[in-house]
Amino acid sequence: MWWQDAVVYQVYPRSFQDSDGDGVGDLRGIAQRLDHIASLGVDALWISPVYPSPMADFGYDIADFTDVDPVYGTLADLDALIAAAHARGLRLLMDLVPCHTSIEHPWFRAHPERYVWADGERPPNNWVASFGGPAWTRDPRTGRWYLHSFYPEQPDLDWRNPDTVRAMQGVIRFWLDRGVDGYRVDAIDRLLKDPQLRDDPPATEPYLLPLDEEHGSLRHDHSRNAPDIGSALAAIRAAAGDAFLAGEVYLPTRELRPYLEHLDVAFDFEFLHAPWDAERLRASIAAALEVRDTAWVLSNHDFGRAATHFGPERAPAVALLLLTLPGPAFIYQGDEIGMEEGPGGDPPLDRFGRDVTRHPMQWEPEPLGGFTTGRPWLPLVDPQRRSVAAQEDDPRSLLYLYRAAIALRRQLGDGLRFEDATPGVLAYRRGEDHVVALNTADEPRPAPPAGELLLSTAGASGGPAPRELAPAEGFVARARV
Ligand code: TEU
Repeated sequence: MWWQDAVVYQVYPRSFQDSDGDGVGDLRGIAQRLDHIASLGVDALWISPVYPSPMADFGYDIADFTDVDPVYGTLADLDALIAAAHARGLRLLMDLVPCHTSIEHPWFRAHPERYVWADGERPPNNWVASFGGPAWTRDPRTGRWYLHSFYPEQPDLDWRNPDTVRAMQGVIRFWLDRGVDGYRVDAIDRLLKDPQLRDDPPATEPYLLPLDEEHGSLRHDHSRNAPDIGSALAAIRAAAGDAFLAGEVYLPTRELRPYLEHLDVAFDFEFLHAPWDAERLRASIAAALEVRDTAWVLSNHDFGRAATHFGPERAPAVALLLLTLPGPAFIYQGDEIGMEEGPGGDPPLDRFGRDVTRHPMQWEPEPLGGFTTGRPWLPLVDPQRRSVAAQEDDPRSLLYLYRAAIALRRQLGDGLRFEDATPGVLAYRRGEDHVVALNTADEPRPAPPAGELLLSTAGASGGPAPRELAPAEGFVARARV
């Protein structure tokens, strides 16, 4: 399967490249920058939603599943992008958002039965939305309550209604027929809830993954991840055939198994949230490898930037880690040049505080970063300090390291075996021939024994691997024979 050790590059279209000066990135802009994506050596790109949307959740509130929002371009632009990606040997993944629509989707009025409703004077239960507040809102026109796992502008579809399932299967086929190679599937643990709408019990211990405080006050036994989730996933798989399906399932790693019976991979969010600590990273990697078919991701448009989460000085080591694990790895646009989180919009645009991780891509060392000629929808962070152009030909740059690590990744052997190492050092073998070592401690630590140095965060290669690792130093070397 092409995706088994693939590297997938996430494009957040609003913030990638603007081609028409309106300050918002678009499909033609992505096409103009495909050479950059291809130059990384990745296998595929995933584009976050570009469908018509009122943008209450910047495209994750979809008003028409089978068209393109004019701010991003046209269906013809998308066809051209698919063809241009394929011409460079890149696969293209769309974002499938099956859990909800925009409240402005015509189905909400024309097919209300495709959504989850309740009657009565009060909401039927205590469920809380992911971004805070009750998960039920009263529809002023009918007086009935509709369910929304996310913003009130995103009513949940009822996947227990076969008509909803058929309609969404049509959506899945629509884009596959146009040539896309698969989907990243959004918020998939929300597809099925308790049919009796029972209350969620109070949380008695902290959840294994970070949650909004109000959302985290409950245990989501009934509002998500229903025991029969497999039936909805099977319907998605039936429509998708053998196209690649990467699930966004915000559950602890060990709970991903039922999802992986139908999806190819699921993101491992325990890894994304792991601290920079060799023992914790090791435990989270081990847990994922035991489940199998998880995908590695450390940054995205929701949870912030790796360089901010781990610290900018660790960005090279973080890249080495992400790109030397077995199984698919996802890179968020801008991480390859070490982009950090920014101040967000003023006033904020996303109500849940996610502007900080969505600032425009920095192509050129000039004030607008080569992103737009107009007024950017979110300000640029620091293009004069950090840009693709400035790093392009610098062998000591992070961009260079990304390219080298992706190229080297192709030679790494199967599987992963942890090596004994000093506390604070994460070390593993890929196949028989390669050793990866990273120092997560704040002091120098002895490196595990290794042969020839192949790639290092310190910029060197060739010669023997170092015997000591500085803080945040990492390398890939031949295993000593
Ligand atoms: O994110 C889903 C999401 O926000 C969950 O991972 C959430 O953090 C978890 O359920 C906590 O309970 C996706 C998109 O990536 C995000 O941008 C959208 O806002 C969201 O779905 C709604 O479509």
